Amino acid sequence: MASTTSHERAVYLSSRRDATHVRNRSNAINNNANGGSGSRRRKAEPRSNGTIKSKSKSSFLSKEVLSCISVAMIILIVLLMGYTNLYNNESDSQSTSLGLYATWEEAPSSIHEFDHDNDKTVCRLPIITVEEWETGRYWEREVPVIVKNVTDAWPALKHWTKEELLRRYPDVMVGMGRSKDLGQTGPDDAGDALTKTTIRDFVVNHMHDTKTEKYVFDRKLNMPDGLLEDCQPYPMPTRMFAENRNVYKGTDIPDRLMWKDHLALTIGRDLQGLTFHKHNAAWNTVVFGAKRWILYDAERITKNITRLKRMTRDVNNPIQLTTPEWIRTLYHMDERMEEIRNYGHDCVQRAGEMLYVPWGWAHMVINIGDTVAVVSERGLNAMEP
Ligand SMILES: O=C(O)CCC(=O)C(=O)O
Repeated sequence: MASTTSHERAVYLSSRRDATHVRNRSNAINNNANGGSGSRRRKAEPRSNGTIKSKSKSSFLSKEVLSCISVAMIILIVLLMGYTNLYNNESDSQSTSLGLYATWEEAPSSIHEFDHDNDKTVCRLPIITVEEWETGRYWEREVPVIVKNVTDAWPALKHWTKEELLRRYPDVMVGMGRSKDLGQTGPDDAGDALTKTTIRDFVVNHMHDTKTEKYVFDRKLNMPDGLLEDCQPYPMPTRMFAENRNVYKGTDIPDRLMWKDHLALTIGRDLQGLTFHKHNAAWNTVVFGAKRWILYDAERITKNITRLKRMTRDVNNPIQLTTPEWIRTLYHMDERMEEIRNYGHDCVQRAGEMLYVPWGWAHMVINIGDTVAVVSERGLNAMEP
């Protein structure tokens, strides 16, 4: 190049500048076409920049996913809470449930079949006032009577509606059994025939179960306070004993003749009721519902057990009938009706009335509708708390 002219040098330099320019341009085009992967681009746009860009995009996405998950979880929690509430409400309403019918009165009642409206040809019982009962000291007599208006002042009228009884006394223990078994053993010795449960369980789960026929009639289970106070004033002589337990002290009245402050509760649906049995003198006061009674004179049967059997059973088929079955099939046969009309009573006891059964009288009962009653018997202690 030492021998080249200045013109030639100028041309040479100019052509090198052009070549570099073309190379740079084509590099730039290549870089663009390769998405910026060229070495120059790498230098100009460090990867760290790209990384930051893609990181912020993915963190945006994960925020979206996170918020979706949170919303889903909130919905799930709300749904779970709703279900739990529903479940709680359901079990609440189950535990406060009134069973099949909201009131005693709404339950089925066989009035048409079993309430004869105390037809005078069959119901010959004297119906007396509380004053007459007390001044006449009927509990010392041998005649059955019905006493009116016994429960007029009893708080039980308010406290023992179905709703209130279940609200106030759901956990009070009662003994339940089949009416037939209770009649068979007699209500005072029915121990083994009874299952202990609570008032609520009986009323809600058993009372209207037609398959099991359960009836609450447990004379030996004393009524706890509260229930007992709901029945005041008791009729005499129970009242006399309750007010002054020493009333019999120093007298030679035997224990079996005392009316102690022992009351028992009985609850049963339509058509339940004890089959024929007899015991010491007793009173039975209906608070709700009604009872049809067949009473058979003690004198007529005390020395004639065969007559009692013939009257109360079918001798050719000595299976124990329920009380409605007895009325339907046996009552009008073999002179039973005549016998009862001459030596017994066939009466309907209504709410508020007390029926007094003297010692030794055989009797059976049919509840007409849901029936709640209180019973007491002479000489019977409060056996269990
Ligand atoms: O109510 C009943 O089913 C039976 C009543 C009874 O036998 C009684 O009180 O002595």
